[in-house]
Amino acid sequence: MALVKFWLLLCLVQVAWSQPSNESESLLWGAYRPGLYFGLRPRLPQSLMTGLIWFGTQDFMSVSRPRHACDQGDGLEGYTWTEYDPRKGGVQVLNDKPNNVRVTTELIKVPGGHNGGSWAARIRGEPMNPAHPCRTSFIFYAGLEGLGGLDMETDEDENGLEGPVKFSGTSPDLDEFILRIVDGPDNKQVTDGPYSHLFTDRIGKTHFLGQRIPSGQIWKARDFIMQNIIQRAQGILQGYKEPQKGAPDPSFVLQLTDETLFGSNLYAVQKTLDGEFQFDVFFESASANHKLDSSTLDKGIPALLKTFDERFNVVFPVSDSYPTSEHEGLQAFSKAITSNLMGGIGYFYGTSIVDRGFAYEWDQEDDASDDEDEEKTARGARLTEPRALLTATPSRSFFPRGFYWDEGFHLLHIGEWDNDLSLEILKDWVDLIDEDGWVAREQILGEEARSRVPAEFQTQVPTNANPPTLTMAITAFIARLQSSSGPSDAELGMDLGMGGSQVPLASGENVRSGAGSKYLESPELAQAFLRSIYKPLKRHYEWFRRTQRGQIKQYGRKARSRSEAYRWRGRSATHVLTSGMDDYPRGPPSAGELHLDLISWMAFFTRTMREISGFLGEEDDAASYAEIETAILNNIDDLHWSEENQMYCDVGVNDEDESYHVCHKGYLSIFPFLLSLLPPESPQLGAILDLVRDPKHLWSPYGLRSLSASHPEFGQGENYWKGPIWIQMNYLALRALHQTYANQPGPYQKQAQEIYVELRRNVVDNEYKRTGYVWEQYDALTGEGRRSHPFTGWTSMVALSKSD
Ligand code: 6A9
Repeated sequence: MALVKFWLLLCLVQVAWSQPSNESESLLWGAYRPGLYFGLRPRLPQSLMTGLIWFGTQDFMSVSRPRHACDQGDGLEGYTWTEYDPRKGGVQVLNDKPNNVRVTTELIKVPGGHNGGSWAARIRGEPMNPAHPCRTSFIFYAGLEGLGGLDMETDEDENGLEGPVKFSGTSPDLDEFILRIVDGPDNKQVTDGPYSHLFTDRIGKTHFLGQRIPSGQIWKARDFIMQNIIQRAQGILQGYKEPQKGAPDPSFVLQLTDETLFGSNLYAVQKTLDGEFQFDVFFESASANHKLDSSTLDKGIPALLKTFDERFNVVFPVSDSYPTSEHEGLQAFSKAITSNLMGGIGYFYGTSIVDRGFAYEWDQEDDASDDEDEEKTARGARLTEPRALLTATPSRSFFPRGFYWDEGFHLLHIGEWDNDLSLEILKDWVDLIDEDGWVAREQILGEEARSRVPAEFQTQVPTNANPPTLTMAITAFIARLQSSSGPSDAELGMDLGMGGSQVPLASGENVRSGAGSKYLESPELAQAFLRSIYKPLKRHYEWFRRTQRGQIKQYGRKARSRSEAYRWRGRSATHVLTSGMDDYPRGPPSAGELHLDLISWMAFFTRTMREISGFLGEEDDAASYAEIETAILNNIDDLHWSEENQMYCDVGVNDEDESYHVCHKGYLSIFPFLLSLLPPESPQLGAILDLVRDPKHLWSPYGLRSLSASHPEFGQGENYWKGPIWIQMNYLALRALHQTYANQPGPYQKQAQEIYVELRRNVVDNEYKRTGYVWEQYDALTGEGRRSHPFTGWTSMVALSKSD
């Protein structure tokens, strides 16, 4: 009997393991290496990693700039996924002007079996300017990390291959699979040129390489592969030292060696193509029993684009307020930024660097008070245990990794398209909350991620915070749930999301974002999910309240709460990186200063926690959150409102320990409005709206400036948060206006409505009429893009604003 039970249990375990839910199945594979132009991998710590490399062969110089990791220096004239659904696939267009080639990558995911399904990818190319030659060398590589094996099945030939190339592989999670690379019907490999007679054996062939790469190093595939090409090329070119005799065509020289080492786990396949071309890569998972071919893509891509477009117009419609003539352009732009945000989702796994003992002198008091644990206060950067994270990334070129406060915004956007995906990502972030309740602001997991960050920025400090935005994704989910189930928000007495009171969602919205959502379809699953994250979330909230607490000095005399005051830890004399607004002007650092943005975020965090606990029926928690929320709101006015300046300000302390207001007109001063913390009748709201709408201060024809144009530091220094326009902050303003101040009756409603209409037009127009790239921020005076590009994270919020 016992044996039978045990056997049954084994079977159950077996079933559970071999048949992951549809949810994780359809998210197993993806373009999860967003720091590369095209890099597919599964959401597994050690597994198959693929990538695409290309370079021009018009001269010998172009090989020194192979395209692989997204890099501003490559000078591409824009690249973006134009359509991308993480569960289905999509299309990406890359304009490589310097090499005169427009590269298109297409991906179709084919569900089936129980190892995450199969996929087909097509790489196409065409000259950007047909009047000029386009001779580009393309390398597709696949490398296997961890257990298992990968073998090249094609008969090797030391002078290259003709016809398809085939690999068979196996790994613990993927089980058995086949990988094939197949030429399109009209490909023309480069065949002519000086000295071609010397290369006849190799001309027109596909070249390859197989190498044994040490564990954990596949991410350096580009270096191994390019080294092989360059070494061979140097050998050949030695024979051509006299320039007057000319050199052979680079296409014949810059080729892989055509060799595989015994036990290779990294393979590269190279084609040097002339003019228009295409080749396909098929990954067939054995358990799915698929036989994929070019028709998978020929038919699959147009079908995918059609359903993508149809659904996009429903999920992200263009608001009626836009002239019809603009709808098409606006939608193409919205599709691209939404797709690139989703195509920017990456899977990261590995160690990170944490310094548990680091503290600035003004933060040191905190340390002394709770250093029971020796290990925690030991200074010095240490490597942590490896962690896994599925996350969107702000910028594929500059910041291809997870950022805590960016992610709340990303998830708001992603959740509109795919509710459950936003929750999968959220869950990974929640899993990073440590036993104290801390999450590192920047998630630099593993060597590949670290290789993109200068050493001085790698270390994370467990006393440092970042604006708590993740709960936005949760309240948005609850709002979707409520609009898909019976009772209305009003009946439930809830005020969800960012706004003091959420506008009920348009009918049918649940159908839109809930298409195929298991959480929106099953209240039980939804509850279970929220339950599973509630505890760590609470721990996280309590960490904020405990570690970022501020001291109430002189202003405390009139503060209604003795406890609710906050100060960012980990600031330097010039930067408060933790606030997310790095070089925004602040007072001098001290243990006694108080930060308005942080207390506002705490009010917001408390409110969202109240909503979540209320939804879960945690009445005691909800009541205590409500109490704290009121106390914080009172103290925002009591501590931070400067009657004299008619604005909200930080608080500083002088040598006599007296506090004073530190006032710098800009995003900081409008925080209680940005997060909808003020009631619509608040007189302070009037003052804020005046500041917002004043062209001498925040108002520009392209959106709100981070710092008043009249501020002495406007545009000064590194000029990061001293004037430039940030789209996420404009989105917060639009959202507050739309959901609260333009929507609810009050003395400033009309003004709020006017500002809403104008601001939205300014922000949306400035973005979508731009061609080529979206940027990290926009110039405070001209609206031109500034700093990193493409930077999809913040600007993608435009896709939401234009639908409201
Ligand atoms: C610097 C330099 C290769 C700065 O979008 C991510 C963050 C925002 O969260 C923050 O609000 N960005 C904003 O002020 C970019 C942060 C980059 C930090 C790493 C390393 C390396 O350049």
